[in-house]
Amino acid sequence: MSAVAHIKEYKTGRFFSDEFRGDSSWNGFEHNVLLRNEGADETGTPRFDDVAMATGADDIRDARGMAVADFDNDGDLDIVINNNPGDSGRAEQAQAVLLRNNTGERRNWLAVELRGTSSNRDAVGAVVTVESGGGKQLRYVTAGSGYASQQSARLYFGLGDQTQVNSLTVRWPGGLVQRFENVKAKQLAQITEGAGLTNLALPAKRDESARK
Ligand SMILES: [Ca+2]
Ligand SMILES: [Ca+2]
Repeated sequence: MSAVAHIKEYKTGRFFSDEFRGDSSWNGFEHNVLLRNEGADETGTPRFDDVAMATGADDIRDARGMAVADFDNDGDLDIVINNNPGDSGRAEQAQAVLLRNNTGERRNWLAVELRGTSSNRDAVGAVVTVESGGGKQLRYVTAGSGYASQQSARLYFGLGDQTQVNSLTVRWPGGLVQRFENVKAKQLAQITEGAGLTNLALPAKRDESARK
């Protein structure tokens, strides 16, 4: 049962009564949350803060799937959320929401795109590890990464102040391991299985330099 479809009963409180709800479950108008990783506290326990309201991500539409990708090709990850009209029958309430990241690209980052040859072409199942002065990070190329959603197959690594990664290792689904050294930040590293690495600017960045 959707609160959106029964807004009158929702506002009076009758929506929550057994008499109205019967055997149905209910949902709707819960605020989305966006958790920021604040790192570990003094005991080593990871801490997260809900920054949804501060960033404008606390939408009350009836969200379902969520996927992360660099939709504007500027080097940081943006978020798309799909919504459910429930039994309201009002499709306009179910438009997708795009949360555009307007800060991430100011720091350093590296995008990695894999093309399988003997492994599957999209390199699903590949693992990429990068090591920089800021530490070690690992990402998987996945398929079916969330409910009703699919993340970008291009992998992104946030590098903070680091201007390069010292090493980048790809473990392909077929078992081949390739290692590259001193890969510059703020680039798209395209890697073909069994071949080399090509450094490219992202399309948005290419357009930017063309305007200068
Ligand atoms: Ca972006
Ligand atoms: Ca951005």
